[in-house]
Amino acid sequence: MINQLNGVFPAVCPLDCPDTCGLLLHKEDGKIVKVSGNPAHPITQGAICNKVRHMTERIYHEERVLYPLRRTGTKGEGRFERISWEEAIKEITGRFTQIIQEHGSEAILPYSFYGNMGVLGVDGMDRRFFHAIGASYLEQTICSAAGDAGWKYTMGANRGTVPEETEHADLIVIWGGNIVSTRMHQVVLAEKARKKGAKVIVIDVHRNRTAQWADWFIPLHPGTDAALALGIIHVLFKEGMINESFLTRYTVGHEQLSEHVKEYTTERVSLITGVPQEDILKLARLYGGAKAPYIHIGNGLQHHDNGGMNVRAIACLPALVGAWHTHGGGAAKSNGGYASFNSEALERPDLRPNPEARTINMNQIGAALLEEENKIRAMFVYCSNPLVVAPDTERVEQGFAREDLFTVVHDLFMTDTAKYADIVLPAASSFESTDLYSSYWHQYVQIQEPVIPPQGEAKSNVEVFSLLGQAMGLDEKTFCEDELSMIRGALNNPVNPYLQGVTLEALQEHRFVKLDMTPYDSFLDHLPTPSGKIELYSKAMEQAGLPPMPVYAPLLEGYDGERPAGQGDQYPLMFLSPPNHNFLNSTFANVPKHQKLEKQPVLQIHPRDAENRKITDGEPVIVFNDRGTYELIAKVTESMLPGTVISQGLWWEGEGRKQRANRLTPDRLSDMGNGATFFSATVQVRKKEDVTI
Ligand SMILES: Nc1nc2c(c(=O)[nH]1)N[C@H]1C(S)=C(S)[C@@H](COP(=O)(O)OP(=O)(O)OC[C@H]3O[C@@H](n4cnc5c(=O)[nH]c(N)nc54)[C@H](O)[C@@H]3O)O[C@H]1N2
Ligand SMILES: Nc1nc2c(c(=O)[nH]1)N[C@H]1C(S)=C(S)[C@@H](COP(=O)(O)OP(=O)(O)OC[C@H]3O[C@@H](n4cnc5c(=O)[nH]c(N)nc54)[C@H](O)[C@@H]3O)O[C@H]1N2
Ligand code: SF4
Ligand SMILES: [Mo]
Repeated sequence: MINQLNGVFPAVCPLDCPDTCGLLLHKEDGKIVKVSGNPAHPITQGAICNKVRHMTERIYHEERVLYPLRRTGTKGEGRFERISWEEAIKEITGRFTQIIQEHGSEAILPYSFYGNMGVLGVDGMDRRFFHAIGASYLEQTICSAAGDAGWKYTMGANRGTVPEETEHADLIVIWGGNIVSTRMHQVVLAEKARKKGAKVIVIDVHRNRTAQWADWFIPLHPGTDAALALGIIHVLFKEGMINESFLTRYTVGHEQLSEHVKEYTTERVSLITGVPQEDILKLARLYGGAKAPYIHIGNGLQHHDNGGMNVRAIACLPALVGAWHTHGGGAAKSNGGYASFNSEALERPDLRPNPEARTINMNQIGAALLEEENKIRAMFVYCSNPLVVAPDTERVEQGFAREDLFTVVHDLFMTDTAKYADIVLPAASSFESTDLYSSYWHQYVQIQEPVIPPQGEAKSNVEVFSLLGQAMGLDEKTFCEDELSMIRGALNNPVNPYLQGVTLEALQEHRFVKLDMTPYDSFLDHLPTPSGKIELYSKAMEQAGLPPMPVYAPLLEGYDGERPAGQGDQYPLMFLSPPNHNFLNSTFANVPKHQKLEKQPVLQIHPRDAENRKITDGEPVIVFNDRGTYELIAKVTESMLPGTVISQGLWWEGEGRKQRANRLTPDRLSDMGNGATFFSATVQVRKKEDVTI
C-alpha cells in the first residue's frame, strides 16, 4: 500500500474513541486526499465523524514536527534546533544512563496515554523499554478508572451489553455521556431502536447535543447520580417492579439492598439531585415497566470525587429488573474486557529488575514533579499532552519547568507539553505505521499497515523504543522484534476464550475480525466477581474500606440541593469541562479546520448566575479559583440547573490568553480506582473588565 501512488486502502481510526471505525484512505499521487468510512465494517458501516473526515488536515498540517529537535530557549518558550536521530538517541540514552547511575532507575518516569490506541505502541515496545530499565510505573487512571472500579465490584469485568443488541432495546438511558459527540455509532443503533418504538432518556448536568436529540432530558446537579439511582431502586422495590427470580439466581445482597435504599426516599433524592419528585417516579416506572431497558454509562459522571460509586449504583439497576436476560437490555460502560490480548508477551514485565518500583499517579503529575524526596529526574512523554489534559495545570507547568528535569516528548506536534521538552522526537501518524487495534465497545479486532511513508523523519512509538532499547544495550531479541511478530504474540492468549480464532493472517486478509462471542451467551453464569454473581452487596468493597452497598456521598468540594452554596462561599459554582464535538481531548485543537468549527472557548452560565454577576451573553468572563484562571466568552443559557457552569473542550493555551480548563481542576483522586476528579471543581465567575489578573 505504501508504494502505490493511487488507490483506496483500508485503515483504522487510531483515536481514543470507543467506535474504532474502519476507514478508507483515498490516495492520489502518493498523498492521502480523502478519509472516508469503510462500508464493509459491520458496526461502523461507512459512517465516520467530522473530526476524522478532516484527518488529512492533521496528517499534512504544516506545523507537524518532522525532525528531532533540541531545546535552545527556556522551558515552555518553544525555541528549538534541528538535530539528527543519532544525536537525539545518544543524548537520551546518555542522560538516562547517567540518571540511573546517580539516582537509580526509578528517577525516570514514562508519561503516556492513548493518543494512538495501537497496542504495539502504547502497551508494547514502550512498556518493554521502561520495564527493562526499571523506570517508575505510571498509574494510568486519567480516563475511566473510577467507573471501571465501580463496575467491576458489581459485574466483575469490563464486559456488558454488546452494540448489536442495543437496537432491540425498548428504553435507552444515556447516563452521563454525550454520545452524539463522543460515540456516534451508538446513536445510529439507538435511532434504529427508536424507529421500533424505543424511548431515549438522557440524564446529564447540561443539555448537550445528545440531550437535544433525546425524547426526555433529565438535568441534575453534578455528582448526584448515585442518589438518583438509589432513588429509582427504592421505587422499584416499593412498587414491586423487581425481578425476584433473576435476583435470587444471579445476584447477592438484594434483601440487604431493599432495606438499605429506604433512606433514599423520592423526597430526599429530589432535594439532593434537583430532579422533581414526579420525574423520579416517572423515570423509575418507565425503567421498571420496560421490557428491555438498556443503560449506557458515560464517562462524565465518574470524573468526580464519588465517581466510582456513581457507576456502582447505576450498574445495579439492570439486575433488579432482570434486564440482563432480555434481548437488547442490560448496560455497558466499557466493553474493553472482551478483547484482552496477551499482555505478558506484548509488554514483557519479566524484563523488570525491580517489580516493586514505585508508582506515580498520572493525575497528580504536577505534585509528583514538585516532590523533593526521590525526585523524578527524567520524563518521557508520548501519546499524551499533560500540560493540557492533566488536572491542576499550574502545578503541572511548574513541574515541567524544573531546570533539573530532563524531558523527552514524542509527538506529531509542538504541543503545550512539547514546548517544555529538552528533546522533541517526531512521531509518525498511525497511517504511517503498523499496529493492532481493538475497540472498547464493539468486538472487531483490526490491523493497520502503513499507507503512506512517515512524514519527514518521523518514527512510530515501536521504532523509537526499539532504537532506545538497542542503544541502551538491552536484550536484542526483544527490542528487534518486528511488528507482525508482536501482533502474533499479542493474539496468542489462551486464557481469553473470546480471542480464539483471531489471527494475523485473518486480519491481513479481512482487516477486521470478530472475536469468538460464544462465551457471551452464558456470561452471567461465570462472572469474575468473588461470588461469581452480580454483587449488589460486595464483601470485597467492605474489605477495601468502602461501603459494601451503593451510597450517595456528596462531593468533597461542591454542592448539591441538600447542601447548596451559601451567600458567603468564595467559590459558589460547580465548573465542568467535558469534551467538545470537534476535538478529541486536546487532539485537533491546533488544526484550523477544527478550531473554526468550535470558534472559541465558551462558558455556559445560567441566567440566574449571570444576572447576579451582571454578566451578559457574549461578553468576556474570567473563571477562577485558588488553582488558577480561565478566560472565555459567556453564553447565558438555561441548559443546566443554576449553580453549574460548563465549558466544553480541551483547548491549547491561547495567544496571551489563559484558556486551559485544567487550570481550575483538582488533582484529588476519586473514591475508587484512583481516578481523575476533573468535574468536581468549584469556581467563581466575574466579568473580565472587573478583574485584574
Ligand atoms: N468529540 C469527541 N469525542 C470523544 C472525545 C472528545 O474529546 N471529543 N473523547 C473520547 C474519550 S477519551 C472519552 S473518555 C469519551 C468520553 O465521552 P463521554 O462518555 O460522552 O463522557 P464525557 O464527554 O466526559 O461526559 C459526558 C457528559 O457527562 C456529563 N456530566 C458531567 N458530570 C456529570 C454528572 O455528575 N452526572 C451526569 N449525569 N452527567 C455528568 C457532561 O456534562 C457531559 O455531557 O469520549 C471519547 N470521544
Ligand atoms: N478538564 C478535562 N480534562 C480531561 C478530560 C475532560 O473531559 N476534562 N478528559 C480526560 C480523558 S477522558 C482523557 S482520556 C485524557 C486524554 O488525554 P491525552 O491522552 O493526553 O489525549 P490528547 O490530548 O488527545 O493527546 C494525545 C497526544 O498524543 C499524540 N499522538 C497521537 N498519536 C501518536 C503516536 O502514535 N505517537 C506519539 N508519540 N504521540 C501520538 C497527539 O498528537 C496528542 O498530542 O484527558 C483527560 N483530561
Ligand atoms: S473518532 Fe470515533 S467516530 Fe470518529 S472516526 Fe474515529 S472511531 Fe470513528
Ligand atoms: Mo478518556
